[in-house]
Amino acid sequence: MKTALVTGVNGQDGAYLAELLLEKGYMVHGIKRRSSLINTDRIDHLYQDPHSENVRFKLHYGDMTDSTNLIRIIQETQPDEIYNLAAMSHVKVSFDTPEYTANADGIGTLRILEAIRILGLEKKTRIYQASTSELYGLVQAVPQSETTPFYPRSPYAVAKLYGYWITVNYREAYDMYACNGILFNHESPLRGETFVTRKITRAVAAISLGLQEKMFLGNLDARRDWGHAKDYVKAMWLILQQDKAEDYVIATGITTPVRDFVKMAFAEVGAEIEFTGEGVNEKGFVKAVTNPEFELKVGQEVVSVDPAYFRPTEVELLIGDPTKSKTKLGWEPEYDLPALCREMVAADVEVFKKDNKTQWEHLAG
Ligand code: NDP
Ligand code: GDR
Repeated sequence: MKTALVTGVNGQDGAYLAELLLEKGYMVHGIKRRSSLINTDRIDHLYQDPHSENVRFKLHYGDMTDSTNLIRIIQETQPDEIYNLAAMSHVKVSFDTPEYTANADGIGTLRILEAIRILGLEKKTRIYQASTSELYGLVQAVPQSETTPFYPRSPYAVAKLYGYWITVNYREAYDMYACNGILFNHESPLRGETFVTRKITRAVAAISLGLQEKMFLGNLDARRDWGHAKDYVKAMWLILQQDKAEDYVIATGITTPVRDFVKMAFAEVGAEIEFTGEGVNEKGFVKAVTNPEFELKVGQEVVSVDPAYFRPTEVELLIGDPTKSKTKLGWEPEYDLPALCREMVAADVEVFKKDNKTQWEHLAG
C-alpha cells in the first residue's frame, strides 16, 4: 500500500485529492493546522475512527511555518508521495498579510524539501508542489505554457514563485522527484466562499431565494481559465506517477470574463442579466425572468462594483495551454465551465434552502 501525505488536506483541493487517493487504495495522512473551531467540513465524509482497525485516513496537527513539526510528521509517516497544497491561497488577502504569505507559501515549500533531505528520503519520497497560473501575472504571452516567462503581481504570486524555483532547484541539485503543477483556477462547490466564482454562486443562490438583495464585486473585466477541482486533482496524481519528474500546466485552454460567469450563474436560476455603465459605475440588472419559482424581479439591481475588491496590481488575463499535460500525462478534464457553474449554483441553492444565515459576506475577497 502506498502512503501519501497531503498538506492543506481540509482545503478544497485537499478534500478532493484525499478522496481520490483513498479510492486508489493509498494510506492517506493529512496535515491540518489548529483552529479554534473544528473546520473539517470538506473531509467529514472521509472520516475514519482512529480506534478502528485498518484506518487509511489519518489527520495530524501541523503548520507550514513549523519545521520541527513537518520533519516529525514526515519521519513518522515515511510517505511515498507528498502533495504540498497548504497555503495562504487568497491573492487579495496576500496584500494584507505579505510576510505571513511569504513564510507559509514560499519558505513552507523549502521546509518540506529540506525535511526530505534531513531524513534521507530523497530516493523514496516524490513531491508535488501546488504552483499556480498567478506566476504568469502581467501578460507576457498567451496562451500560457510551461515555457512562458513569469511576472508575478501579488505577494502571493511572489511567494509561490519562490516555491516553484526551490522545487526545481532541489530536483536538479539533489536528484529528487519534485514537480510543479502550474494549475490554473479550479473551482467546485467546495471552493472557499471568498473566491470569485463561489462568491457569485452563493450570492446568486441567496438573491434568488430572497435572502440577499445584491452582490458587490471588484474587477468584472478580469478573465480566468476556470476548471473543476475534481479534474485537477487527477492531474496532481498523474504528475507524480511518471518516469521522470517534470513541471506541467493544467488548464482548460478557455478563458471567460468574471462578468460572463455572473450571467451564467444567474441563468441557472432562470434570470437574464444585463450590465450597464463602466468601471466603478457598472451595474448588473435583471433583464428577464424565465423561472418564476425564484424571487427575482425584472429591473432588480443584483450586481454593483465595490472598488474595495480591486487589487493593487491585477492579473487581467489567464488562458492556459494544456498541450503537454494532455499528451504526456493523458490528462483530460471531464467538466466544462457551464457544467461546473451548474453544479456550484445548484449546491449553493441547496445550502441556502437548508440554512439561511448570512455570514460576513463583505469581509474579504
Ligand atoms: P484552500 O485555500 O481551499 O486550502 C488551503 C489549505 O491550506 C487549507 O487547508 C488551509 O487550512 C491550509 N493552510 C493555510 N495556511 C496553512 C499553514 N500555515 N499551515 C498549514 N496549513 C495551512 O486552497 P485550494 O485547495 O484551492 O488550493 C490548494 C493549493 O493549490 C494552494 O497552495 C493554492 O495556493 C494552490 N492553487 C490553487 C488553485 C485554485 O484555483 N484553487 C490554482 C493554483 C494553485 P485552513 O482551512 O485552516 O485555512
Ligand atoms: P484568483 O481567484 O485571484 O485568480 O486566485 P479569485 O477568484 O479570488 O479572483 C479571480 C478574479 O476575479 C476578480 N474579482 C474578484 N475576486 C474576488 N475574490 N472577489 C471579488 O469580489 C471579485 N471581483 C472580481 C479578481 O480581481 C480576479 O481577477 C485563485 C486562488 O485560488 C489562488 O490560490 C490560485 O493560485 C489562483 O486562483 C490560480
